[in-house]
Amino acid sequence: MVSVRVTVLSGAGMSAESGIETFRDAVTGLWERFDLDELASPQTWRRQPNVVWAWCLWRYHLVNSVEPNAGHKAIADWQRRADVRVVTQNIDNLHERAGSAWVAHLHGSLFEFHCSRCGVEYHGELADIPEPVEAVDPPVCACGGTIRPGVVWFGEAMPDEPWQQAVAAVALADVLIVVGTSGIVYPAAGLPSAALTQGIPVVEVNPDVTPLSDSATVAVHDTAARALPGLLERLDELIG
Ligand code: BV8
Ligand code: ZN
Repeated sequence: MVSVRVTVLSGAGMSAESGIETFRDAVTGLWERFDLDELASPQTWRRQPNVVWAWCLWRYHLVNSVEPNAGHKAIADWQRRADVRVVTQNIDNLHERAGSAWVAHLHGSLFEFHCSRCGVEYHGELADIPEPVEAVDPPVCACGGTIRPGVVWFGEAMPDEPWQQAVAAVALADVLIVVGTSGIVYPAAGLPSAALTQGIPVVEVNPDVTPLSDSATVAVHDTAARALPGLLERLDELIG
């Protein structure tokens, strides 16, 4: 029995009900004087590495302190009845912690670190910051370079392998489920229209209206944790 091929494209809204603020809301408190693209940029890293490091370290500890939500768990559970691939813009590890085996991180991960000069991976100590702090000096590599988070900053090319995996996962999908993304950041935001162009139905799950809502095959205006459990069973009725 050939199982249905479901590809999920997720964004920050996927993790909102786990207690991780979405991006539009994430730059609060200490970092609110920055806008997102500025804070997540090579330029700010060069100018103020200790501020960017503190922001990433805070989110690292925050993600470690929360749990996957019913949405993450539903997607992982679908693997028992379908061929599921997860393409995420999120740098948290909640899909994997929920049990999703196939996850492509387009924008990197908060759980990988490497030297910004020689590129060697870093598996050393990370400062424990229970509360957000303005600035923390990043570790220094043996080569003298600064250790940076393994995330993709604006203006930086995305790692090619997850991007190629994402394009392939969309092309072979019987349905693309787009969860919790505002569809603003490219090239990730181009994947749903690529699916529609290939005649692949797109189901959007988002409490708000996004640039995708009108062209999506179905727009489910609800949250990830509420809409995803049971969505697989409803797919036939939803997309006919
Ligand atoms: C690149 C890691 C080129 C960092 C991130 C084409 C057109 C225009 C601009 C560009 C273009 N191509 C490239 C660009 C530039 C840029 C870009 O897209 N800019 C935007 C702002 C216009 N793109 C890039 O720079 C990319 N790189 O193109 O390189 C290149 C090529 C060769 C050589 C050199 C360079 C790289 C982009 C990656 C940036 N890094 N993150 C870090 O975190 O520190 S992006 C980051 O922001 C996230 O990963 C994510 O992608 C994005 C946030 O968007 P969302 O996830 O959608 O979250 P958001 O908060 O916006 O929305 C949440 C949604 O959830 C909302 O709709 C809400 O209603 C919904 N929601 C809320 N609660 C729930 C919910 N849904 C369900 N359930 C709920 N409970
Ligand atoms: Zn180095």
